[in-house]
Amino acid sequence: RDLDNELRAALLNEEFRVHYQPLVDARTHRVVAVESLLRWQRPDGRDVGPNVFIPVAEESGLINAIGLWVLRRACTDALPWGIQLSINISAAQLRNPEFPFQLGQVLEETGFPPERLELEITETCLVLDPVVAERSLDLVRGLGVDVVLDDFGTGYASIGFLRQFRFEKLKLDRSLVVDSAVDESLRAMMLSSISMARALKMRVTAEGVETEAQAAMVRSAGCDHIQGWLFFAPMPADDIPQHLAPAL
Ligand code: G
Ligand code: G
Ligand code: MN
Ligand code: NA
Repeated sequence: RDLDNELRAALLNEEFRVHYQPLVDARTHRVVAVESLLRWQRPDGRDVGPNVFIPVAEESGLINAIGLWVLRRACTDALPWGIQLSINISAAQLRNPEFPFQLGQVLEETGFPPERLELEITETCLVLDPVVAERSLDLVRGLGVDVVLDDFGTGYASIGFLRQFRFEKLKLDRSLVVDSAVDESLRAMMLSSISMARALKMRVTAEGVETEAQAAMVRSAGCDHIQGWLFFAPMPADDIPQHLAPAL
C-alpha cells in the first residue's frame, strides 16, 4: 500500500527513467536493437529495481499508467536511433482491452515506425488468460508490431504453446545461457530449442552473455542476437548514439 502510493507520486513527479541495453548481431557485433528497462530513483536517492516495484504496480493496476509512460518515453527516445526497440509488457497490460489502442496512439503521436517496435512478453502473460491475450496480440500485430517471448527456458513453454502464439522472436533466458556453457546436456537442450525456433521462423536472442566463451557458444548454436554485459550494460538514452553505426 505504501509502496503503491509512492509509485503513484513517482509517476506524477517524474522519478522514473528508462535505460536502454543494446543487442548486437551475433556475427558482426553491430548494435541492432535496444531493450528498454525501467529505473526508479526515490527522492531519498535510493534506487529501487523493477523486480521490486513492477509486481506492486501490477497488483494495483498502476502498471497500465506506468507502462503507457514507458511506451511514450521509449518511442520518443529511440526514434532517431534507426534500430529496433524492444519493450517489456506486463500481463496486466496485455489483459487491458485498451492496450492495443493506446499502443496505436503512441505510435501515431511519436511517429515511431511500428516495424521497428517489438513487445517482450512472458509466458505467464499468456497462460492466465489465453483468449484475451491472443486477441490483444492479434491487434498488436495488426499495427505491424512484433511479439517476443521473453525469459524462454525458465517456465513451461511447450511446442504447442509456441505454435499457438507464433512469436516473431525468442529470448533465451540468462540462466539457460549461463548453465549451458558448463553443462553438456543443458547445452543440447538449448541447441534443440534454437532448432525448434528456427523451424518456426523465429529469430533468437541470447540474454545475459557475460563472457567470450558464452558468446562463442551462443553464436555457434545459431543465435541471431546477443545481449549482455560482455557487450553493453543498460545505459541512459544519451549514451546510446555513440554506439550506433554511422548512417551511410
Ligand atoms: O533491468 P533489470 O534486470 O533490473 O529488470 C528486471 C526485470 O524488470 C526484468 O524482468 C524486466 O523484464 C522487468 N522490466 C524492466 N523494465 C520494465 C518495464 O518497463 N515494464 C515491465 N513490465 N517490466 C520491466
Ligand atoms: O527479464 P528480462 O529479460 O526482461 O530482464 C533482463 C534483465 O537482465 C535486466 O534486468 C538486465 O539489467 C539484466 N541483464 C542484462 N544483461 C545482463 C548480464 O549480462 N548479466 C546479468 N547478470 N544481468 C543482465
Ligand atoms: Mn526482457
Ligand atoms: Na529474460
